[in-house]
Amino acid sequence: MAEFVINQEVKTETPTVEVTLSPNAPLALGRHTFRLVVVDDAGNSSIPDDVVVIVADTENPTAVLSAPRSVGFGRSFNLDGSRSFDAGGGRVVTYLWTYLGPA
Ligand SMILES: [Ca+2]
Repeated sequence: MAEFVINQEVKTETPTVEVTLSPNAPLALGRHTFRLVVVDDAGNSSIPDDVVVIVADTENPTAVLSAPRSVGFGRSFNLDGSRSFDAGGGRVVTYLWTYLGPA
């Protein structure tokens, strides 16, 4: 386990390391570059090898629809989706409304 800070080397004697993250301290959505340099027992360093890891939002949002319980005949009214929310680091950007007919 290791907390990674930009441009700060993390040194291990093991060939794997966990990039320790939490929902409170996540990597932002998008592309992140990590670099490995290895050193041999004679002190010789490799050239760096870089990889790009994409942090992606793969979780579906949740729709929460509110409406008045009853409305007057012929009166306009609002549907409210503002309590909808997303998981996975994203945000709700589009609302798709459909009238399904008499219930
Ligand atoms: Ca999402």
